[in-house]
Amino acid sequence: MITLTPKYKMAALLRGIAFLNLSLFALGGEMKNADSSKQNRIEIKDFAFNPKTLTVKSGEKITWINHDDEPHTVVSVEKQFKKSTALDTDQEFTVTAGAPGTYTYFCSVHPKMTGTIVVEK
Ligand SMILES: [Cu+2]
Repeated sequence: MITLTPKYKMAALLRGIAFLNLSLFALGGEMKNADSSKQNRIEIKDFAFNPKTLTVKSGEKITWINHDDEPHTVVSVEKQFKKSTALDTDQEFTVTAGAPGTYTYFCSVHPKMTGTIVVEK
């Protein structure tokens, strides 16, 4: 039986991560070809984000569009992604989903407006 020292464990872990990244990259390429029309859109209308919760895969783009006459913003509660400028009517804001997790955001002009992005692997 072989006992792994921390150094070997780290090397094994890094190899595992490198392998995983390659796998995800290959998978992402296939999915892009198969489903390039997929769009993650969040409409802002009547002082609400719709859908209020959106589930996406890491690496996908998410676009908000403001359909109100009022300006709105998109700001991550924990500064997990860049915040938008004040969006005018029909103006869009796009971010790319990063690491898997749950991201909550709000409108800094109307803090009661909140939404959630769930990013999956
Ligand atoms: Cu707002």
